[in-house]
Amino acid sequence: MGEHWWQRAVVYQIYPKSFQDSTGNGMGDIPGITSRLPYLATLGIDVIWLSPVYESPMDDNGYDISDYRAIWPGFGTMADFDEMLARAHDLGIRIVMDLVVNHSSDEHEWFKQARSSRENPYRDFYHWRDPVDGHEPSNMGGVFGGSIWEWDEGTQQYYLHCFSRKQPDLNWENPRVRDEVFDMMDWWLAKGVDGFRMDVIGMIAKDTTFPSGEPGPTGYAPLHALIQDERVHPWLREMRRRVLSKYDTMTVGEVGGATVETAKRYANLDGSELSMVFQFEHVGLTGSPERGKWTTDKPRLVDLKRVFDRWERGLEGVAWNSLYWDNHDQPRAVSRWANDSDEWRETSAKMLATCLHLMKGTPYVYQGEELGMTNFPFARMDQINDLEAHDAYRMLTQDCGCSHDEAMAAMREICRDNARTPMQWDDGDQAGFTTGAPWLEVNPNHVTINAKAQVGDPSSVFSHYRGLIALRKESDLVVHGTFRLLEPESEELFVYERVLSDERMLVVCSFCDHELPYRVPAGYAGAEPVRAACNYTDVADGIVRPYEAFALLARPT
Ligand code: TEU
Repeated sequence: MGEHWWQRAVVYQIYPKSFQDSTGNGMGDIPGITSRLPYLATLGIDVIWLSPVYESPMDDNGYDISDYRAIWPGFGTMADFDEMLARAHDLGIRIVMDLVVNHSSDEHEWFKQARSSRENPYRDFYHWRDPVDGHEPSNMGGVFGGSIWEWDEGTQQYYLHCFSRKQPDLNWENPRVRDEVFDMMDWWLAKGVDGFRMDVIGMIAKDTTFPSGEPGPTGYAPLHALIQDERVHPWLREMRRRVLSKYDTMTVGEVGGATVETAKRYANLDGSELSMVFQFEHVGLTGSPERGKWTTDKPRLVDLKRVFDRWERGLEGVAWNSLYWDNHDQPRAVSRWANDSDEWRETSAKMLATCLHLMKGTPYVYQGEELGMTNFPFARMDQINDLEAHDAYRMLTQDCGCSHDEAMAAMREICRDNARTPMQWDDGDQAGFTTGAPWLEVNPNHVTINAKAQVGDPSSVFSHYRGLIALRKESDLVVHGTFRLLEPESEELFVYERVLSDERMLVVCSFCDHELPYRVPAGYAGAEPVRAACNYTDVADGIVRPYEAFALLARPT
């Protein structure tokens, strides 16, 4: 099997609403992205994953699509899109679109037709059920809180929505839905886009008997028993056969419940389904049955290592991994996994980069991560836009007995808007993101954390990312070497080894703010430091310093 281009690639995720505004209306847009392509070329990334830019009522910032073949006017026009794609390709950057087809918007023409009457030919594009004893047909709760069922007065039935009520679930059992989705994908690929990130693709197959379950503290049963992800595979194979096989694409499936075993099917290197999956195990290490993810708990390093180790070894030679610390649904990497204090932010952000980028798989950089952007000091709910957070605030304060302060502490730790504050381009007013009033507040720390200060500075977090991205391009060991976890029981050090024929690399990352004694394993004595991986100017003997990262390369003598 030869190398696929996406195995050596680094992906950069853009959340368009927060990246760069070109009009002064306070929201990012496509011409804004085009103007920043040279910045991304300097960073050296290969692929942009573009969060949705399609026509949308913006209930969930574009993850609720009302026309899959049109651009939301707030982001620009189709001509702007074509221009961005052409300029990106000129710079050797590919663009992967977000494909959100578990659900559409309730304002999509298909849904408008579907809800117009029970006899409408689009009715079966969605899931409709009669009431049971005058209630919802089942007691499951959705991802954003409340029931998964919404009553439609006009046609006297409920429709299914696993996310907000403005995101009705498409019925993939209906072959006409698949025809429409595949035609639409073909249309974008023929236009020249380079692939798709597939939103919650593991959720498209449901148990259509719609069972009930044991209710939790909110009164609703958890959603997972509804999902039948083993039934997704035939549809993905159909998608491969009918659409993807005609193009050279990168495809990444967002599969929240993926296990190493199921990922071997989704992301098999035989190319039968997708290029890789985005799994959630390492981002789901905290939380509680009562409060879901809304706690202030920090993940334990031993648990984190166990998860990465299992995925790295489990997929070896069979399927391909994606590697990420954060995205638009997660808090900021340096705040979540390391230390965002003034003292350790830069050092620990670089350490996280080394730790992730030298593992096996395709690394993802979420906008601003390459600057060490941090969580936001939210104090009030009116500073938060995300619908998920507002549902959670109600749940925490009404169902779980939390005080306002406790709920806000959870928001500061884990809410999605931490990652959605505007990109910090410079230290000026609104961080160079907009000349108007930004849709979400700019983090006050943009005066110190910003691209302008970092791009030309060889000691910056940005330059560290740039170095690691360049290293992957030239190193077969980084791309193809096998992974072995060392020191699995250490609560402070993440140590691993990569091996490719007679070359070996040791990667040592400290997740703590004090010095530790550490001796490199025999075999690495006299090995050469990998400069791009190191966040201190030298490699010390016998100790690891706070949040230090280094790598050593041992070649046969
Ligand atoms: O997210 C899928 C998903 O399961 C999220 O609900 C995620 O677990 C949650 O945000 C963490 O609390 C995708 C998109 O990435 C997300 O932005 C959308 O809101 C969601 O699908 C619906 O399209």
